[in-house]
Amino acid sequence: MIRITVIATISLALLPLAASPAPAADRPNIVLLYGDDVGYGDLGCYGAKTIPTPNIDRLAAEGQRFTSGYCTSATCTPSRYSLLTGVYAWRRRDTGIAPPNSPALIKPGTPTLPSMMKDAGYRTGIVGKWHLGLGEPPKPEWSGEINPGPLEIGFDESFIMPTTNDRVPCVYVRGHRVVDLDPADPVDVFEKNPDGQPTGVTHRDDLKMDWTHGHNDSIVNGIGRIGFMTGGRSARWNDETMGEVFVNEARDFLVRNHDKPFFLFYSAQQIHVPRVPHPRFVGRTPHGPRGDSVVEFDWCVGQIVAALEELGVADNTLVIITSDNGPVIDDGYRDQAVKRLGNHRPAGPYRGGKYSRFEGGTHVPWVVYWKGRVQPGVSDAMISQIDLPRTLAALAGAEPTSADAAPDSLNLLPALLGETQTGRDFVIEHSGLSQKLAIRKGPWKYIEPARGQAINWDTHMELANSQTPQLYNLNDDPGETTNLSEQQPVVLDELRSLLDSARRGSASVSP
Ligand SMILES: [Ca+2]
Repeated sequence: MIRITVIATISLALLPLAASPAPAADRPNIVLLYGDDVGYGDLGCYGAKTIPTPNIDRLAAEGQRFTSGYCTSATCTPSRYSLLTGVYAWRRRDTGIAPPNSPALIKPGTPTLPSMMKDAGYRTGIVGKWHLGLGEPPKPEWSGEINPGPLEIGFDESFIMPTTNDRVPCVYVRGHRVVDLDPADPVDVFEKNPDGQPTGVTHRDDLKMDWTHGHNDSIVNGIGRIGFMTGGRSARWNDETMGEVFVNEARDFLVRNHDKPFFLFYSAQQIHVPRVPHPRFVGRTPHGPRGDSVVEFDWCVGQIVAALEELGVADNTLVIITSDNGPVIDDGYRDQAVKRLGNHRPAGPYRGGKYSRFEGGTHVPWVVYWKGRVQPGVSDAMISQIDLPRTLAALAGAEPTSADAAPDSLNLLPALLGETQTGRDFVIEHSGLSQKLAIRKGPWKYIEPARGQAINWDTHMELANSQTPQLYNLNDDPGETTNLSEQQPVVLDELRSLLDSARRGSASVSP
């Protein structure tokens, strides 16, 4: 870990990029559409029968749909940290779920996915969820200049939700400033109730969505949140219109920048709790707000792709749709998700989900669409979001030639474009709740022993913690039901060694 830190620090000024960018015609725009807690089984193209997702299904049918696509961690902050830096979050101990006042986790100047794109001449933007901390310690200057943030790690433009939609502050931030903030009513954020304001505990009967665990501090828009906020009343968001707000911001970015190479990271709030879709999506599925939020996410995807078409850049834009971690049913609100789940299987054939080292935690949807360029098909190539920095940099003609930038990332461009079914040799899976890991190589999946609860009873999630080594054959047993660690000691040793060497190291681990 020390080695990584040192390298990350010194590499800034030294980051060498490929000398000459690829010809313009081969340098497409890139749009990364990132769902939040969307499970492998939540989309029609991955088998969902009761949740209509026609927009994503069309892109999957006309592009590449990956059956072994992964995020790196089964929770938001570490997964996003790895996606943007190409460094496994578990190499640092401070990349767990970021609290509302978390300072910026990615230090300015760190080589990142957006900085590589920017160095390649792309206009870079983020719209949507951030959840990677903002500002300097001890906490962001919420009513002043919120710095550092996305603009300091490679984004030219940013319009973000600072943390998550279940956490304060419930405001949008453009660049370094809270949007629509009245200087006479400054906004601030606290861990404890600073002024005796009503909370989800004291005014539970007044809530429009009740909580099941946590989520009972400040009340904003009739919903209890994590943490306390004061002021900023004119700036507070409305959950029901959040999808529209983000889509409009994304469209504006595309309108402003469609005449130059651009990279847009659209980081949706759906389907993270609280699930509060716009009223026109309510009732579109039998599953209540959770299913309806998937429909809203699909609508957002459709709107953004429609904007690409309208602007005449769809045939020169690579679109990726994936999710930051696997699904969860009850994540803190009484929103009918459990009661109305029916036969829907949010993680598809996989066990576990968000927070888990079982496959459901990190084995997520992955669709790649590039009109007229990526051929339709289904790919079994194993690919991880940790690979996006180097893969997309290669596509942009800016592949880093140094191992220092995005050191855990691999260039898997041929696999991403569907030109080969060969991807990673192995993938590392991480819950995000501890430093304990799992690894998949081919059909084999090893989960290293860990103390800690086997099931989180708040979320009813199986975490895969066991003091016994676990080994599963995913070809025969995708649901990870039969532990073969005693029957397959050679395979167990191989995977354990591979995981140990990856943990020690490094960029030098070959694909
Ligand atoms: Ca998430």
